[in-house]
Amino acid sequence: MGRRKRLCYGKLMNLWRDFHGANAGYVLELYERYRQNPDSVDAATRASFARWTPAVDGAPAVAAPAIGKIVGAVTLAQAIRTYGHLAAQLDPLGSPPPGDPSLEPTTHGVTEEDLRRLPASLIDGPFVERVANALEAIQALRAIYSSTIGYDYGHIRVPEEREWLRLAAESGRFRPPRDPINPEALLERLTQVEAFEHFLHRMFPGKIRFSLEGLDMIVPILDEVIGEAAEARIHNILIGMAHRGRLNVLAHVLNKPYAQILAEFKDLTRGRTRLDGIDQAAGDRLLASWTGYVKYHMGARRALKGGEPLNVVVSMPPNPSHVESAYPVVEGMAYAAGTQADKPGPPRFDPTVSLPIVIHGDAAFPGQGVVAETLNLSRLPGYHTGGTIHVIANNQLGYTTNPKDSRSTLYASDLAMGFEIPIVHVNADDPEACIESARLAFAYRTKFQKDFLIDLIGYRRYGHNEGDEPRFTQPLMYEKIERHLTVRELWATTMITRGLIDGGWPKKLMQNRMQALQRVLESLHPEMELVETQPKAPPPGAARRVQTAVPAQRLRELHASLLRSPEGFTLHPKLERAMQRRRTALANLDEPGIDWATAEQLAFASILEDGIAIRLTGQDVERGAFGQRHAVFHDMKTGKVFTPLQALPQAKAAFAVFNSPLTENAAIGFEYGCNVQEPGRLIIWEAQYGDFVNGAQMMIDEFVASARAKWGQTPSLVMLLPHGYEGKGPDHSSARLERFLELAAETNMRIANCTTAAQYFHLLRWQAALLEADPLPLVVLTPKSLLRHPLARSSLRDLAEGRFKPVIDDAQARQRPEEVRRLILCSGKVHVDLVTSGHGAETPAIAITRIERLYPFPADDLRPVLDCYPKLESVAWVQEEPENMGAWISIRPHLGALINGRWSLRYIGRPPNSSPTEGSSAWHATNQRTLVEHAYDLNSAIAEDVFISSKET
Ligand SMILES: Cc1ncc(C[n+]2csc(CCOP(=O)(O)OP(=O)(O)O)c2C)c(N)n1
Repeated sequence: MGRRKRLCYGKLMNLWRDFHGANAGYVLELYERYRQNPDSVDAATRASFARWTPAVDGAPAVAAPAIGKIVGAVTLAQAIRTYGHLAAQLDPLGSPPPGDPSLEPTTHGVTEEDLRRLPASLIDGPFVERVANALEAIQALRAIYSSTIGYDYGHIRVPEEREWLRLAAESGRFRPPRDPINPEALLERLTQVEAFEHFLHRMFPGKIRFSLEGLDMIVPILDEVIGEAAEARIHNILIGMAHRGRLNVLAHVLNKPYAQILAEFKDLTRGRTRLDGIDQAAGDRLLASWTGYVKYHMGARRALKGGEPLNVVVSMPPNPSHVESAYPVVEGMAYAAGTQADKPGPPRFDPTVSLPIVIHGDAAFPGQGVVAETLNLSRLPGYHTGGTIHVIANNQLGYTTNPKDSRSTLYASDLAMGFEIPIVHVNADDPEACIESARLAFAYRTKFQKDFLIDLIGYRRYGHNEGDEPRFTQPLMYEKIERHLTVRELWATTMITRGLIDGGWPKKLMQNRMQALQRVLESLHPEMELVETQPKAPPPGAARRVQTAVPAQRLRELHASLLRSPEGFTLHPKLERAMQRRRTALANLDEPGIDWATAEQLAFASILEDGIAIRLTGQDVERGAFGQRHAVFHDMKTGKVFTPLQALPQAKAAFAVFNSPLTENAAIGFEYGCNVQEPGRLIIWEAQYGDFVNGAQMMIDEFVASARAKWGQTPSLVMLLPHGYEGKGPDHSSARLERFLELAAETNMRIANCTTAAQYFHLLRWQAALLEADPLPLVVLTPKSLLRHPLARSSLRDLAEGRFKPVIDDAQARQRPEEVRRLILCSGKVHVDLVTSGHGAETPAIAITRIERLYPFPADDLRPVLDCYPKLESVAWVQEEPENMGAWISIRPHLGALINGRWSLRYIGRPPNSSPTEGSSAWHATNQRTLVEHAYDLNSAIAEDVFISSKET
């Protein structure tokens, strides 16, 4: 055994003698790790082991007792840094912290006396110079980690970040008095916040406002973050929050005038009712569709103007009652605000331009899945916003539910740990600690461009809303709350104790604020103060006037550019062959060589050439779920990627394409946010299969469909939803068209189910052209088998000369209109099933017309079709979906009105069912065949108990 080895062995033996039980094992392991690789233990432990003078052979092991104490001191310090928050005084209502045995010296085999004898330098840290020994160092650590702030960052896996957070906490560089605050200004601010709630409580007793009281420090925290952001020249600050304290934040952070808020509380009618508008001309349709919304969910925007800093816009978008649903929307807004898309190529995101701040509820944060979904977006390309500052408005209750019944974790914030987000838990009654948290959050975000979370722990002074009695369910808690001083009162007392103000001043301030509010109320003109943001009606005929055709020469040039790849780029051989085939797709003006994906590429390319940026996201959209798109090529030899639409020489705006995570709800929320923030960009979300959109039903109901009527927003999000019955079973067949049609009213969206590549081309271009003039969300049921079907292909002339046709009549039947007895109306892929069935030639009495736009219902385009067949006897609606699904239920009254009793109207399709379709492909094929046969059977009088139902209405 060499000398070095023996020395180590001697050390280990000494260590072993000095420790007992589990500790001994731990220290031995630690020491062994240090011996193998000194860098594998943290700096403080390394320093301790390095300082220890080992016993040499034959000499007494003098250092042996010391090393045990040294290691004990070091591991105690480590435990305080990691678990100190478990002993922090975080609850303003005084509930005891859970604590942890690792925070006790005895757990580490040391006593206070031992610690006093050890040097302070053992416990590494910026405070060490100010303390005399290890005991004082440990006390200093406790004062930092177990005070009214609990720093919770042990889960961060990046050592540099952990070290930065440790130094930030231990140096106190963000904490008053080292980083001072203005105590008078803080008192005034807290007085404003509290007076606002008192005044509303007094003047509008029982009216719902979701008081902030108990978490008043949210406003100064926002002040601090916004102030820092403005100094850092962040232009756009987006705040997302639910109901709690929203009015207070709107008043004091967004500067929504008191007069407007008070006028909303008075809730005077606006002079006319909703029903007044209903019979008016189409141009007045917006009035009829306007419902407005409750005051505590409305949004606002504020520009900080004058002097320095300039051009900061703080916005709070409206949110629905569905808690947390605004979170992904705010992220999308922040992303879009920070993205430059007016240059060709990929868009450029600058994290220093925008800042999302999201305020969550303590029950909602762990409970709502959309939170986890959105957190998962936070570091992904195409979604990363440069870091969000989260605040959990933790009032320790969710409506009437206690934390033990609403989450499986200790803290409300624990979900964020999995996303490696640093957390501070902070007592909402300690203003200085709250301000420090805000500063730390902003500084971390600036440094690392990642999320930070403040778990602001307070209480709720009243019930869930002001009409609720909280003592029914939390009698003991509310006994405490009743006696508990407000944070304003506590801060005023601190200032008086510090000799900063005299005793009468806080009361005077409060009186002043209450009087100011009283004056506003008395001088109110509610008719003038009620400001509503109804969108303007689109210019009449805007949608009809749009030209979507693109000259053939221009399309050929775009096509040629799209087929170019960088020198030496090696495509997959199959793709190489597909590209070769594509080369000839536009060769002939009239040959239908353009498939769905080519039409889409040409639409995108021409839109980019028109100067409109495009963002396309969804699961696997880069390749396309059906292998049809290939928006991004991968070099077979180098793995490098190439995106033709980003290299398009003709482009004047950016093209973005991102595979999204396996998420629907947050993903659509995010795209919705991008869309409303930057309405001039074409934002497209594609579902992998159309039915998966139901994972985002909340976003569809609350934002896409109704935001216009509720909040005056004018979204124009495009959703591509693969749809069609192809024997794949109950899932993967239906995009749940019926749900969109049910939500469609008063021209709130466009819904199309088109059957040719050219129709899709014109539809995309139409949407892009209307982004400014007549924005509406667009739902497109896209095909699967039709992606490559010859009948869905179009010719160059179709793109170069045509336009989107809401209705496509039967061209052959038009040649012989007198022969037609039955007019079949249908939409989407079933048209191809009908016309390829072979029955057509035998049944010249049948004409088949496609309705390509289902909403707004194209009555004006369909009327001439119905009128052109002089011997018509019946009209049949044919669909693949069961009777209670698909378009039938919504379209039936429109068809009835057009037919007006002239002919019978027959339904041919599957009978009502709870599941969209059959589970077996053979069964599907049989039903599909039967369906087609019945459609062509002029004499069919089908009983209702067969698989396909055909009945007259
Ligand atoms: C998705 C959804 N589910 C249920 C509700 C009904 N609801 C409104 S607030 C609330 C409790 C929220 O608790 P918390 O997140 O702690 O916020 P707080 O109201 O306490 O501020 C509930 C259950 C809702 N608004 N949204």
